[in-house]
Amino acid sequence: AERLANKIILITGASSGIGEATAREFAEASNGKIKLILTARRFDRLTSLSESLIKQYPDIKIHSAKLDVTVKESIKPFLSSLPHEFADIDVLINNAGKALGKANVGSIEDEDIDGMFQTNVLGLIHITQAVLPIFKAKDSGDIVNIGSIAGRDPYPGGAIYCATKSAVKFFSHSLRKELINTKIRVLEVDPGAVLTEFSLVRFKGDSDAADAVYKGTQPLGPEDIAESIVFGVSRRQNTVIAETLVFPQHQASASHVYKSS
Ligand code: NDP
Ligand code: 8X3
Repeated sequence: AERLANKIILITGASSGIGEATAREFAEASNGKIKLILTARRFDRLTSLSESLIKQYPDIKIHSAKLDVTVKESIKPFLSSLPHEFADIDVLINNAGKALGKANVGSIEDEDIDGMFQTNVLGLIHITQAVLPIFKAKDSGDIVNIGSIAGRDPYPGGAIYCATKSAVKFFSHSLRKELINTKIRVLEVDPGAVLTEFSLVRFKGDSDAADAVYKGTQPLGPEDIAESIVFGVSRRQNTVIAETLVFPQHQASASHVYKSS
């Protein structure tokens, strides 16, 4: 808890799933001695998350803001309009992301291609570019990028999503090399199957299709990934948990999944 005390943590995509669980895990691990900047497009969700955290941890400081990572022009104004006590960010959690559809190349909707690249790749890059000067000015800070098993093990029907997540991987690797002479850490966390709104978003609200992904398996919960993220951030300064691949018990690659029924 001491290592996290009073840190300012910016989370993208905090309205659901892994991002929301990460906000909760940081609050718990620091016993509320932390400052969270919660961002996503669905502001009402951030408000309820913030209220529930404040109820549990009266000392916690939370700033919620509507931020669509695909709107590049909004990122710098968002950062420069942060209340003074939240401005000096210590940790950036690049979590906002999605898969859209499972079509094969040739039949992929243009808007799905754009949506995945704009969110998972360009959004992540633009936020990182905008936050990095804050970290460089004090020669410290953590950038946690949420990749995926899909960025290591591509599968049919996932060409675009897998390409976006491998882009996250190589962006993270390059950045870690560029920052070699600084105390800024770059951490990549690559989840396997996690039960969140991910599949509901991928299948555009078709809950039968989403449920079928996990049928006969026991996926991770978002809190399992949140624990890995908070573990990495709370290591000693000289320790970089560079890459973490987290599967549920029944999974060994993107496609090698044991289903009991
Ligand atoms: P969810 O759909 O539950 O959460 C996704 C989050 O991203 C939401 O908070 C959503 O908020 C936010 N988001 C989506 N688009 C934007 C945008 N344009 N601007 C800002 N925020 C946005 O899914 P997960 O929690 O599972 O996904 C989190 C990350 O984990 C993603 O990067 C995903 O690729 C990755 N991942 C997930 C796995 C899984 O099996 N679930 C496995 C491997 C990786 P809002 O809609 O309110 O903007
Ligand atoms: C989400 C996991 O394997 O469905 O990143 O792409 S997978």
